[in-house]
Amino acid sequence: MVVLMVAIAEQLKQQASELGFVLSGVAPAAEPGRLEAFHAWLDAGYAGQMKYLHEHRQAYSHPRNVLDGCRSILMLAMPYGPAESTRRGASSHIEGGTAKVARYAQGSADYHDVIHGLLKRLRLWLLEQSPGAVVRGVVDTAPLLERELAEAAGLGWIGKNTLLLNRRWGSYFFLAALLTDLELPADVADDKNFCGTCTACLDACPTAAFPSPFVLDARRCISYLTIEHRESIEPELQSQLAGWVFGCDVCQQVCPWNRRVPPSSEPEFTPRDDLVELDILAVLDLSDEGFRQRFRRTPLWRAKRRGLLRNAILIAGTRRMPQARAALVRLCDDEEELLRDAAKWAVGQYEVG
Ligand code: B12
Ligand code: SF4
Ligand code: SF4
Repeated sequence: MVVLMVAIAEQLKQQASELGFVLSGVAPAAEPGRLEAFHAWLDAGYAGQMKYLHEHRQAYSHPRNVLDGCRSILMLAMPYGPAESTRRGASSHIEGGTAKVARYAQGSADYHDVIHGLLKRLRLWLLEQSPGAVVRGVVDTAPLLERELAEAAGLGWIGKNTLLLNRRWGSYFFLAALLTDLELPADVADDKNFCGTCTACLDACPTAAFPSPFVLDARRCISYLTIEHRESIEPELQSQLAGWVFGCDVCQQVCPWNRRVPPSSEPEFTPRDDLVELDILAVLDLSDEGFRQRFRRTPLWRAKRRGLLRNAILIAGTRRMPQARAALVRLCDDEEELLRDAAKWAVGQYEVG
């Protein structure tokens, strides 16, 4: 049986590699390491409005809460970089009429959809080899500490920017998990943390979102503010989006491990020309229908029209873009309170000395 499981695990990893997953490793299903750190993080309020993290607090304590009878988890990494567009470096500030989109969101499809499709194929393959097995593929949304599991499966280490890093692939990759009740042989975690004395990500973060290395206060993170935070952004942070209209890559752009990342082979993650940067005036003009047509099935859909417009309004106001002023004045009467509030703040910026 053990010999059979060794063979199945090897072939499963081979299948994953053929589907484009560049890293794979098996972690045993157990209570995650640093569960305490996760609880402390929640208790400190660092999750902001991401209520689902609090609601599933208990579920995170063991992967069998995601799959009944789970014994092993195949952790997988799918690259989406590198990004010519974001390679300019964090210091280059796009001024003028455009705003930046995080590299992971520049492709033509939402990564959840792409990766779910691939996980389904892996699941079917595993079921062919082992009929009767229980298998579930997840990406992002299940109560799993994916980076902890990936570290345990030997895919890399958790960096000071809290992302999972790998010496060859940097951090521009998505993580995914295939959970099963099969007892696959576990891989060995590489205990070494290759961040060393580097602090580039901590120093470069535009909003000082790291209270300490390895700890992120999501409430200050531009990625959180532009994507997950559904209400008005607090005054102190409104002018600190640093030109990011959706997500933020600064703590990855400055990371030395991202300097020579091989390209992703997944065509759906190739940057779509119109998603690398967004024209701010065009965003300010977007109707519900316009938003739907342009962003449906892309990751930007998650922010909804109101979120994307709020972000664009704040950037336009921070830059005091002369050509945006009329649109901002118009948005002061928008039917959405969120947009009215942001627009009033933005218009006020033109008056500030
Ligand atoms: C919620 C969430 C967010 C939140 C909070 C981020 C965060 N750091 O937790 C927000 C919206 C801010 C966010 C932003 C981003 N996210 Co996100 N996010 C998630 C999600 C859904 C859950 C993460 C979670 O559970 N956080 C809980 C807290 C406790 O985690 P933590 O702060 O990192 O703390 C842990 C470690 O730091 C560690 N730790 C604590 N102390 C110490 C000490 C030492 C010495 C060490 C080594 C470790 C350590 O223990 C803690 C518990 O695990 C995961 C998917 C998943 N299910 O895992 C994706 C995920 C982490 N996100 C991802 C991505 C791509 C991003 C962005 C890059 C997107 C972007 N460009 O805008 C940014 C990066 C921001 C950043 N620096 O983290 C990828 C990361 C891939 C990778 N290579 O690691 C994931 C895995 C999604 C996926 N399936 O691919 N995200
Ligand atoms: S994503 Fe941007 S704002 Fe968030 S921690 Fe990284 S550098 Fe800071
Ligand atoms: S920038 Fe430096 S400290 Fe931050 S994750 Fe990369 S290597 Fe680690």
